Amino acid sequence: MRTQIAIIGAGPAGLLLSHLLHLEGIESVVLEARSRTDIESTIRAGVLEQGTMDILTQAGVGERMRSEGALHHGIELAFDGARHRIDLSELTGKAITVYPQHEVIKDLVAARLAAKGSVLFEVADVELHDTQTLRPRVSYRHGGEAYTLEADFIIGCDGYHGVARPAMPAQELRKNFQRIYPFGWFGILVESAPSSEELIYAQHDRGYALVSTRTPTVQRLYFQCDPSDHVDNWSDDRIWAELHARLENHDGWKLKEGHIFQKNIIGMRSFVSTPMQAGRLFLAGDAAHIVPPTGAKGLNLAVSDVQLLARGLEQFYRQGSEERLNGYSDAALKRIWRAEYFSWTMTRLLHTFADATPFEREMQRAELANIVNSRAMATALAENYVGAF
Ligand code: FAS
Ligand code: PHB
Repeated sequence: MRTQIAIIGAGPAGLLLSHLLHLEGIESVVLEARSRTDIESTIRAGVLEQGTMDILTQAGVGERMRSEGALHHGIELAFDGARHRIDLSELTGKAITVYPQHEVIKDLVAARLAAKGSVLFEVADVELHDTQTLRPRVSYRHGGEAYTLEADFIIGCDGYHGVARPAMPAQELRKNFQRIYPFGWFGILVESAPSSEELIYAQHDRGYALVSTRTPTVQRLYFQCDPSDHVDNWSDDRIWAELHARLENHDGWKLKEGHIFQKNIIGMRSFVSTPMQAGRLFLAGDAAHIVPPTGAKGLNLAVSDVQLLARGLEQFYRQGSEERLNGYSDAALKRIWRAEYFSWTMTRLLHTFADATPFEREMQRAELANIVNSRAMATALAENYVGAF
């Protein structure tokens, strides 16, 4: 088989890239290890920045997001028993949409298949070859048969555990940056009405908690936990007791309980691998970088990476110029490092670190108090949160 662009991975990065290329008349084939059902039901991110909302709308795949997503104009910071609203729209003129990542995946898969796009599910043994030549190839197995796909470019959108980053040449010369956090997030999905109109990020001596949502009848809640913990150690009663303790307040607000129908624990790391390109092999999204979800940046960074890549590939095929492609990694990293900084800052600010000194804990409280009492500091947080950069 031959195509112009071989894309490894049908997550937000791979599917959106394939769709954006299609809109420019550029052909691609997406190779995905998991089933369509699996990728459309994996619960992950929940917050779309204004920029992501605009890209999906302009690409013609934002209709359900606009009708079913929840537009939020603010978030709340909770600490020392009080909740403080950060008015995102008043401070930045932008908003966010809470629309689950797996719904974005459904919208993108539907668009690709409606356009007769080539998305192969349940492929196995993907291997990259000759990526530093003008005729890179991908070998893989599908339906029990072995195939080779020739392409002009290979784009690794296969996430942190994919095969593309390890296939980058000169591994010993790569610069990787990483911080692994001493905690994880325990996430639950609950059948209940929302407890709050906006997201609540809570800092508490017992640990961080986050009140988010999925739909008017399904809520998404998280609390900081030991990354080596196991969901079986947490009964529903224990989960509710912990969440109520961390969300304690003096204004009478109370978290709504309900039937917990999903529990999972995710680890926390900050990670960047550079450069994001070598020869005809490019990386986008989690394949190149990871952020702790405290800043709600992961999905949004994947979208901004592939928007840059699509523009570079369009220039290559339309004008025969590789100028934008040659500058992809540097251009993407500018936004990536700013998002890494914000995600690290929000994580450092809101989580409880077992080795923190009493002074460091007071500094956390003082920084939070500063943010909610200083328009300048609240604006800085709001600009980073909505992605005003
Ligand atoms: P993805 O990981 O989404 O997609 C990669 C795709 O490649 C997957 O479908 C995978 O099956 C496929 N793949 C992997 N190896 C392959 C191979 N060898 N061959 C073919 N296909 C292969 N971000 C937030 O902003 N908020 C959150 O709350 C949040 N929660 C998360 C929870 C979890 C458990 C995880 C893992 C991530 C979470 N993230 C969150 C981050 C997440 O949203 C990512 O940033 C986003 O999925 C990045 O999209 P992609 O780069 O497309 O990578
Ligand atoms: C979510 O709804 O999954 C979510 C929202 C905001 C975050 C992280 C996760 O910062």
